Amino acid sequence: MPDHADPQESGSSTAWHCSHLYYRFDRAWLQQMPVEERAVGRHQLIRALDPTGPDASIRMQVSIVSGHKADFGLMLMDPDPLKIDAVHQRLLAGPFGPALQATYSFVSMTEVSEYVPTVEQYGQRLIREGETEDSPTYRAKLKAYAGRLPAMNRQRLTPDFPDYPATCFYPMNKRRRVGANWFTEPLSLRNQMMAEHARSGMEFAGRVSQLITVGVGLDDWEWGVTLWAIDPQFLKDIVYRMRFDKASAKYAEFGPFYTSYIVDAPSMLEHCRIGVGD
Ligand code: 76R
Repeated sequence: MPDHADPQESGSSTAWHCSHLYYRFDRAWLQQMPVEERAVGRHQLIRALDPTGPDASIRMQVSIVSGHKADFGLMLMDPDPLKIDAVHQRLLAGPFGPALQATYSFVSMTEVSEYVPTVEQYGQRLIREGETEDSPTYRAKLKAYAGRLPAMNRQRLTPDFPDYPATCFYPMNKRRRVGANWFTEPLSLRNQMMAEHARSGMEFAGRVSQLITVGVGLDDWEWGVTLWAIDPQFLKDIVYRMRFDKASAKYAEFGPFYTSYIVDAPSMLEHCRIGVGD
């Protein structure tokens, strides 16, 4: 297999586009708006961000951002990138448009990473870890993996969002420095490091769910990391834990972190006190 081969390449045609978008309200502008126009603006924003609305992208998540990087964030996914962008444009075209400052965005796509083992590679790994090819446990493990792989790959390409309240997004790169160049390391070594990485991630099963989307060729960073957690402390715990994986400790570089809490658009407006008291 060539070093850059993608064993899951066949699945890539069903990948979705993904945008993480962050906005801040311009309160000075909002305060100058007539009360009735503000009410129309609220209504239009709620409609534009209604995941069941006719123009909604196939996945749509609104969240309240902690800290002053933004007031709220959107995570939008769809097979059609312009359907995603149209949500953004509808927000800007509405009465609240001039009062919305876009503070950050990241454009990416889903993929099945080349480090997700095929059934065959998984079998080889089991043997490396001490299993024998004709043992019942080997066969049972391989069968279980073959059984869950299609659903796992479907979740990577066309994800459902988990029902967790806290989320964190950050972009990242793999380093290309003399002495620490991820992209000149042999595939076998990268595979080994990513297997270590996946193992430490799996320790958080049931507490953290992750989605890696690719920004290579699309935006300023190579990957977008979206984490969801049942409690924000697990966001801190998992990122700290992963700092010690060689794939992160030696090769990872990170962009800004956005921590946020998932709500619907009316609750977000209420939390941000937009139109409260009108
Ligand atoms: O998709 C999978 O679950 C298979 C195994 C896996 C891959 C291929 C995996 C598992 N990751 C993969 C790829 Mn990951 N991941 C990150 C970060 O903060 C840091 O140090 C790094 C940011 C976190 C927190 C995280 C979590 N992962 C990747 C890639 C793409 C590399 C490429 O293709 O070249 C990046 C950039 C990346 C970064 N990862 C997991 C997790 C968790 C929690 C898991 C376990 C998933 C599970 O239990 O299903």
